Amino acid sequence: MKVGDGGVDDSRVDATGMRVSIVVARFNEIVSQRLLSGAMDALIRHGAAEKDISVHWVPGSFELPFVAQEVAVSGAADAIVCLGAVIRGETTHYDLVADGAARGVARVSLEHRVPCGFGVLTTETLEQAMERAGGKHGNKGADAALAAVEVARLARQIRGATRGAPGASRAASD
Ligand code: INI
Repeated sequence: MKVGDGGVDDSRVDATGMRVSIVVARFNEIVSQRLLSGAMDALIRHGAAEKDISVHWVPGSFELPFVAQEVAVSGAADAIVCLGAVIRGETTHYDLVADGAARGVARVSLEHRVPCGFGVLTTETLEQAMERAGGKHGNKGADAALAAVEVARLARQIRGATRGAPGASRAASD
């Protein structure tokens, strides 16, 4: 078992047969491109088929939740991975974008019951972002992808295990 800094337990992740949609923000593209590469590599290393991975580029991190929502509603993905880099500049725009992305992605995940990995970096500098996009602090795109797949697998187990259980049948007939 290998548990990385991000809490992802490599041995738990089996992406075989999983349909994964990656939504990635173009803003700070030099960083998000690396997050995307990390996510793709991790998914394929854990058994996902390239044909089952789709990639949707959006202008910035603020647009991630909307497109994640469209993917969730379409039913096309077992897991969604949101990637971006919000780097603090001179303005408060940073806080609005980071907050909007985080709350929006969490909301999509809960309302549509599709696990969404949150691989949006929020850093003070470009250098700090690069360190987390394949640098000395790992690749948070890979971590987000594996987290989403781990939770998607767990959700399948829970839904399978509770089907036919007393609470589940009552809920179904309510
Ligand atoms: N989008 C990012 O992904 N990262 C940033 O650092 C950023 N900053 O700093 O402004 C950013 N802004 C754009 C935003 O996500 C939207 O695309 C824009 O506001 C249009 O809706």
